[in-house]
Amino acid sequence: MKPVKVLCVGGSDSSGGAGIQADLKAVSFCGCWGLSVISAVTAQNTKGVSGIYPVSPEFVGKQLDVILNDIGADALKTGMLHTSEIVQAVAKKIKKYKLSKVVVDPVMIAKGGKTLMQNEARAALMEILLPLAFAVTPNIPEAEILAEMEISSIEDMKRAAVKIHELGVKNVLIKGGHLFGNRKSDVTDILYNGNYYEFSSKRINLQDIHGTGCTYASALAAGIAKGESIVDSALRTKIIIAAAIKNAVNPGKGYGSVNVFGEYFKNLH
Ligand code: PXL
Repeated sequence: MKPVKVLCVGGSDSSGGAGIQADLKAVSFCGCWGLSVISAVTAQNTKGVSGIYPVSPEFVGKQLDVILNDIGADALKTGMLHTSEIVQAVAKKIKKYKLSKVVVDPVMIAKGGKTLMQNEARAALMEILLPLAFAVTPNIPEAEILAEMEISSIEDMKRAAVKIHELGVKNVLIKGGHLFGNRKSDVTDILYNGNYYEFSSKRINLQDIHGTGCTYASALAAGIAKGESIVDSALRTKIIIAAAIKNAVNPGKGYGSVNVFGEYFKNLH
């Protein structure tokens, strides 16, 4: 059988909660075959990131070439892209292989505050990668940077989504988890693609957890790879994320991690 393939480009999180490790779990959970291109290795545990070892842009390009020449990808998802040279290397291959189902998670800062993306890389992401992207999935702090404005309400989220859309990306999905407005008990995500859509769910009040952004973008990319519309994929992703947050685990002494396989874990223990 030929599986539906999702290629995840990003950093390795040695703690297993975020980065490529979270991506592959989410893609597998969605019934797709996960492929990975590692753009950086982080030395990280549940207390934070203590080191970043970037992979050279040439070697990122080589990984992409060997996968795309043979296996191909039904969707490509990007996460941590540490330098502008790595952003450029990825953009070059998206063009070379004419990939259209590209989901960009504009990963900038890790839980705990460590910068995962250099400033010039942000500019490259905005100028080179977003015009090639089918969808971008910023959280509120990332959307504030991409739209160059403060966001403190759902109306602000909508304005920011329009500004980010102007960068050339077809679908802007801003996740509302960091917004504590007048609807504190809900989390509302905004999709803008010329039309607005709102996706609301009950806020799950838990400790700070790690890996939600990576899991969200990967589950979204898996839906797109399978041929779902952006709206159907966003809806399904919201349900997956809510369950993964509810079933979060505490593998170490610091923050917890999302767990897409939560229900499955429960059946085994
Ligand atoms: O959650 C963003 C993220 C993405 N990629 C890697 C990370 C993190 C957060 O820590 O470590 C590799």
